[in-house]
Amino acid sequence: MKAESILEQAHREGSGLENLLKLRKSLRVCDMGILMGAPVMDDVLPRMAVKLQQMVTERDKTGVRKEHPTNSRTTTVKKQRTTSQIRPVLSSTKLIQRVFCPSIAVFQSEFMERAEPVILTGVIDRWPAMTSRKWSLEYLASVAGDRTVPIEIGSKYTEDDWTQKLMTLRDFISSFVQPSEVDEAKDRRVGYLAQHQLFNQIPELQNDIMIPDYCCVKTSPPPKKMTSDYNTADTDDDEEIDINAWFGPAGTISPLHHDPKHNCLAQVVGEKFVRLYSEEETDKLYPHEGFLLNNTSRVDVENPDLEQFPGFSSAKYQEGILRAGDLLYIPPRCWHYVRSLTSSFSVSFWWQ
Ligand SMILES: O=C(O)CCC(=O)C(=O)O
Repeated sequence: MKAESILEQAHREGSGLENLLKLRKSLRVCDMGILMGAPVMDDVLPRMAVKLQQMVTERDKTGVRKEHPTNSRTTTVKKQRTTSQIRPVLSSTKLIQRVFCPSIAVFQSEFMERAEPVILTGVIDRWPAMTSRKWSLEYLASVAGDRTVPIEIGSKYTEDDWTQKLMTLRDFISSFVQPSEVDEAKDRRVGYLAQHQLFNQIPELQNDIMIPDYCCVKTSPPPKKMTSDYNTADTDDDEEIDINAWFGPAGTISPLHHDPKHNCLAQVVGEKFVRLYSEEETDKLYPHEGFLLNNTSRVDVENPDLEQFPGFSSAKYQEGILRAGDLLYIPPRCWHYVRSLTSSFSVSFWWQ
C-alpha cells in the first residue's frame, strides 16, 4: 500500500526530478517488502518492482537523473576491468577434475553417488547471461541498478567487524565492485552480495540463466545421523532448488565451510579460486564450536596457523580455478573455500 501510494504521488509530480525521486522511493519500499516480508497479494511486489525499475530506467534515459546531484558519481558505470590479485599456485596433482558435459547417468553414478567434486564444462555457456544478455556491469545496472540488495561488508563472515548493509545495486557496483580511484585509495572494505536469492527478487535476471538438468538428479538420502547437525529450516523442503547469487569484486572470501545440500556453483563472470576438503578430513579442519558456526573451519586456508592447527597441513584437498562458463559440483558436507580473483558473478543451485 505504501509503495502504491508513493507511486500515485509520483504520477502527480509530472515527469521531472521529483517524479524520479518518488519512483525510486516506491521501488525501495517494494524491495524492503520483498526482503523483509512474506509474499503478499499473489506476490505482487516483485512484479511491481520490475515495472518501477523500467520506469526509472526510462526516466534516466531521458536525462532526468543528471539533475540529481547526489547521483552524479553513479550515472555511468565504467568499463569492467580486472583487478590483479595474488593468484594461487596450484599443484597439478591436486586439481579438481574437469569433465565436458557428462550424461545425467554418468553425473549421478560417478560424481553424486561417490561424493566426488567435478568441474563441468560445456553446460552453462549458452545461458543468455553469457551470450545475448551478457552480465556486464552496465547490463546489471540497467536491469536492476535501482534495486535495493543486502551487501555483506568485511573480508569474511567470521571476522568480528563483519556486517551487512542495504544499498542499491548501482551504489554497490560503483562503491565496491568498481570503485573510483579515490575510493580505492581509501583502502575500502570488501563488499559482497553473497548468498542472496536475487532471482526471486528480480525475476528478469532469472530469465538469463537456466537450472542445469543435473540439479534435478537425486541420490538415496544420507543416514539420519549425518544431517542432524543442520538447522532443519535448510532441510525440510526436499523438492526445492535454492538459487543464490554471489556477486562482488576481486578479493571476496567465503571461509572454509560446508553445506547440507548438493550444490552446482555456476561461474558466470570472472574467476574464483576454490579449495575443497572431503567430509573425512573434518578433524583436521578444526570447525568452530557451538551451533551457529559449526559448519565453518577456524583455519585461514591460504595462511594457516599451523601451531594452533597442526593437523591442517596433512588434510587432503583438491583445488582449482573456476572460470566463466564452469559449473562446479560440490557434494553435500564437502568443505569449500572460495576466493574471487577478479570481479565475479556466480550462481549456486542447492538441492536435496
Ligand atoms: O562463491 C562463494 O563465495 C561461495 C559459494 C558457496 O559457498 C556456495 O555456493 O555454497
